[in-house]
Amino acid sequence: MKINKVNHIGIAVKDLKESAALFERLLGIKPHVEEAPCQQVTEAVFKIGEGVEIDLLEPMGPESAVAKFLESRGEGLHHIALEVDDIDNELKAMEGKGVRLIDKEGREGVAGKIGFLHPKSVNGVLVELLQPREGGWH
Ligand code: CMX
Repeated sequence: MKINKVNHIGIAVKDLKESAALFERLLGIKPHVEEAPCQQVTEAVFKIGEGVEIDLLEPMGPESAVAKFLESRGEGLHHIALEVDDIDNELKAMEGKGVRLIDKEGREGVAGKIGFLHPKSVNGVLVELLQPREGGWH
């Protein structure tokens, strides 16, 4: 298993405009706002220091995983994303270590190929593995 770095920390919020204004005030940096229909969320992305991001996630609709999270658990830490070079290999390696996978293979996300590990296998934390796309977001 080779983790290159923490790519981002995802925080579920009810009102992106309000929360983005709060984080802008707290961090002193402006976010990049992007729609991610593949994940059914709108994101405000704050790049910190060497490039780790704090991503605020607002659901696009009631079917979004983030909408369900907000309903059952309220606002707060939603997931941690770890950067890897080869997502399919790393998912397979995790499965071999007994981790329950949400995704058996990497699938296309806005910033690259992504795959999730189930929070019930990782001490209650939803973990995303991300193989970044060359050139970044699309
Ligand atoms: N962090 C920690 N625990 C979580 C969680 C999260 N983000 N989301 C759900 N859970 C917990 C629930 O509270 C519940 O626990 P209890 O049974 O103790 O109440 C349990 O997981 C439910 O598990 P489930 O029935 O298997 O699954 P759900 O239908 O609730 O869906 C999950 C949960 C993680 C499988 C689903 O949200 C998922 O597939 N997520 C991956 C994709 C995603 O989250 N996309 C959002 C945006 C990502 C991005 O922008 O990068």
